[in-house]
Amino acid sequence: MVTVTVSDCLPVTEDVAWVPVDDPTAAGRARRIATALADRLGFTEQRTAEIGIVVTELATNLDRHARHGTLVVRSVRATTHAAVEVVAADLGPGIGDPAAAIADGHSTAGTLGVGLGAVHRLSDTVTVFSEPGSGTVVTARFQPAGADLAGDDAAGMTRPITGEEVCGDAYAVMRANGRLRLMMCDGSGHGPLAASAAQEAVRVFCERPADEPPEQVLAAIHAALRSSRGGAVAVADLAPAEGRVRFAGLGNIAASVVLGDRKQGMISVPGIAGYQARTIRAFDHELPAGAAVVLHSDGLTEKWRPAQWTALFDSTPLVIAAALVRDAGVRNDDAGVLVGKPRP
Ligand SMILES: [Mn+2]
Repeated sequence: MVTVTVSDCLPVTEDVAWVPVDDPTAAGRARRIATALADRLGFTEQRTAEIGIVVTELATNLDRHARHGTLVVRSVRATTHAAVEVVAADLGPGIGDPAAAIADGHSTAGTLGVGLGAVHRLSDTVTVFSEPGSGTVVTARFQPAGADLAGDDAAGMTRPITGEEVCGDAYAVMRANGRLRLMMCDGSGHGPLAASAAQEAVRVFCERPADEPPEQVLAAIHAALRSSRGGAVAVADLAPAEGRVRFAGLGNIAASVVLGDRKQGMISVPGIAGYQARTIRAFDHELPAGAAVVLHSDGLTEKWRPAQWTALFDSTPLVIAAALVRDAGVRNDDAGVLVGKPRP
């Protein structure tokens, strides 16, 4: 078994499908999307079928026991391997005892917990986050054969504006020298041209040297986006050993450091990458042990507070990202969020 880090630097996810679960036929639709993806990524026939079972269980649970359920099926790519990731999110009623639901799937008969036993058995990693009243997020990952995709210190999610297939928000993660570097871009407008501007930002970010200061990375992205639609861009360089994060933003990407109920904003300068930038500057902020750094586009409201959940920020970056899109996302814009949470 080799451990493959997700990733030295690559766009972390692709092939993202959002499936609203609003009737019993959604389970079949979600299963077909997931098995086609697993097949394309080279999973064995048996593993592909198991992924199909998990997705069917999750979707059936959402349909029967939850409100406003959504499934996200996507790939997570490292240099040589790709995993399948499934995220189920809903708005309630929540599971009383998530740990028991995972363990046997039966002690919660008649609730969303039914079937989580199978999800647990067949997935390589499962995380359940549930709070009465605010709903449930379940994430499951299926590793590629013979490899273990590490890298659960950062995760993001993007959701296209209602009616679009592609998302104009994109992000990337870079890991080097004990540091974690995050980039989020909201391409101006939405649709394919916004997406290509954001993908250009990802490409440039990934080509820059790992030790280059974030303000220089941002300046390079600004220069490269001149021939595109442009967008808002932010780069955060997390140095957990030094307890510091250096942040450079241009335009409207919201950024914060979250620890417990505290949310400390990080400031971007006004402008549009590719078009207007008077001065590109970076600022240093404290990064206490256990803190998370959150970057998001204006497809999420900035009004969310960590205290609106009981213990969301104790969970994994992917669960945090999924809950933020669910609870702070707006429907009339692309939504993109990236969460970095260095392991202590
Ligand atoms: Mn936007």
